[in-house]
Amino acid sequence: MSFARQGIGLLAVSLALTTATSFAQTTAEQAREKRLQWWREARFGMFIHWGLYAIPAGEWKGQLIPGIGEWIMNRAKIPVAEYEQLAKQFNPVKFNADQWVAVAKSAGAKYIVITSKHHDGFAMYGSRVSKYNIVDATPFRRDPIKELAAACQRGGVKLCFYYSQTQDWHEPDGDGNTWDWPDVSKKNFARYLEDKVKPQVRELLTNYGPIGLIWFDTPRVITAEQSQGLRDLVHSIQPDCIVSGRVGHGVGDYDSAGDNQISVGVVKRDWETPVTMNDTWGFKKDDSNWKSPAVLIKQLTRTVSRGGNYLLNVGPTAEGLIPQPSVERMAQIGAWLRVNSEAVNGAAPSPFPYELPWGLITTRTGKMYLHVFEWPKNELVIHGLKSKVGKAYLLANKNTVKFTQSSDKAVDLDVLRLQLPATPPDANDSIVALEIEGRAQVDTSLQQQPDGTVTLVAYLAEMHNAPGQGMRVDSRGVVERWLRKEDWLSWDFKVTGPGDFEVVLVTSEQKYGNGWEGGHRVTLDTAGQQIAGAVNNDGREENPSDNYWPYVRSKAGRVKVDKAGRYHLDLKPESIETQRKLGLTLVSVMLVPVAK
Ligand code: H79
Repeated sequence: MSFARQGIGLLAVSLALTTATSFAQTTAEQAREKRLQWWREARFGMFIHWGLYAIPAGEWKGQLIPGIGEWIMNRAKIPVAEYEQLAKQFNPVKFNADQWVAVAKSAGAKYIVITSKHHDGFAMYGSRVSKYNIVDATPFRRDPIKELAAACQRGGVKLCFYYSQTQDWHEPDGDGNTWDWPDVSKKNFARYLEDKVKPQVRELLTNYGPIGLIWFDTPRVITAEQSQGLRDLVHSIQPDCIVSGRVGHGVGDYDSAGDNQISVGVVKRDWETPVTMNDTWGFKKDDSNWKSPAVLIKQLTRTVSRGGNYLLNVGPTAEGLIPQPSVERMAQIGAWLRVNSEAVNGAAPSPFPYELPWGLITTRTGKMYLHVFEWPKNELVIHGLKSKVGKAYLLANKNTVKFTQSSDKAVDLDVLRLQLPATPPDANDSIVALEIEGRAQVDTSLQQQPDGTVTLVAYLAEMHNAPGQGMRVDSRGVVERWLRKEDWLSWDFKVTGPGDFEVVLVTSEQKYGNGWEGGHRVTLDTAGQQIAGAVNNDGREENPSDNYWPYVRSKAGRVKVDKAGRYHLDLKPESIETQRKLGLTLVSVMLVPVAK
């Protein structure tokens, strides 16, 4: 109450108002900090997409419908009257909540987010608000969410709900169904929010015990006031329930990366990425494009190394079973996590703002974890670590690792050399743990790596464009919407081993092979030399962090660097070729040593 007294006396009323506002902000921030505590510690959750769409499983009237399985109603433009009939067949008698929780636990996932209602509008729990729900409309008649809530309680896993607040293809006033109701002007979205969304969110937060978070999705037409209203409703019922970023308008408790995207760079807020284990969320019988356990583990650690949470999806069948390939992969992630959990659960991001050629780093106070994906022949060399290392060992077997640390003041270079055994202890991700004092101290400037390459990542460039106009950095760290030749980028960097370099421009394709544009001409200025290059396709390669967006490499020319020191590089377009408004999509400029 001391804050109230501060407003009394000769102080202007405005000061009291400012104090009151910042007080409210502080308490709101404190409440947010409190509710995010368990989630930051967790770092890894299991997503479950389960609904009526598991029955067609990607096929409608004998036709395979391309795209994500839970979108079948939309993709095949199935009328509500027809899609509703699926409910009469939905009888997932093999559903066993304890088994689902066991799958999450076998993986080391700390929370489960299940679709309580997806865009198709069907409630997967017993709802009094709409008869279109699993208890009232199916022969199953059970409430699987009730059973899952109890199983989560027993298993010590946080239960969370996905809820589609904007799209609802079952309701005339919901967003998205233009095949049954083509006249969008007749929609009253506010009425749908009041009549269905808010009462259902209230049910979900009242009838199933404490809920870890609500995962809203695709804000689309929702207004800022409506997003805030929804967030406030959640917090008024369960103050500790986290609200996902996709509630819209930046009012959630954390940010969500795009589907299957792993954010890069300095992500200012807490963030999470939802990821598919194959190429669909809801079960599809013809999708067997499973990511390998090695890829999933790498994605998990990459997400954590960038300060985020990893939410990995499974799509159970219409019988209620999690597909066996998913069960196996979850167990394989768990087997790895049981050995390495201290490098993931509650771990903090890498101290370097960019990735290192051999792998990833996660940290805790007093510790650094080197996730070595490219196991070296004999020694692993790291540039730029200023912290003094007290001890190094393999996390898997606690075997000590010999090392030396040196510092060359002349070229301002810190070098750590670790003598690793010939074979890595883990086929997927072997971790070298370093004991250090406090938080890791590093030289954050862009610098040449021990393999001789200099990688100038797009998201760390200085951007020369009118703010809010032209190019921008997307959440993957790619500079996109680069359509104007006036926009350009520059970097400062450090070279410690001079020589001849090939300059390679790494660009990104659109998701799912939806295109790439080349033919742009660029000028690169660096080390007193000018290169006139072009962005051409000199080779496509898999993008290790976001596998739906392949990289395209383009050799721009060569440059000679005579001596160690600090350099600058300008990248300016001379012309940008664009028919599809994709333009230049830059991931990085690499200086690759030319083999002598
Ligand atoms: O629940 C999952 C997705 O159903 C949901 N978010 C994740 C977590 C999602 N909703 N919308 N989107 C994702 C964007 C969807 C885009 C696409 Fe399509 C759906 C691409 C292909 C099918 C819409 C329809 C755009 C093209 C066709």
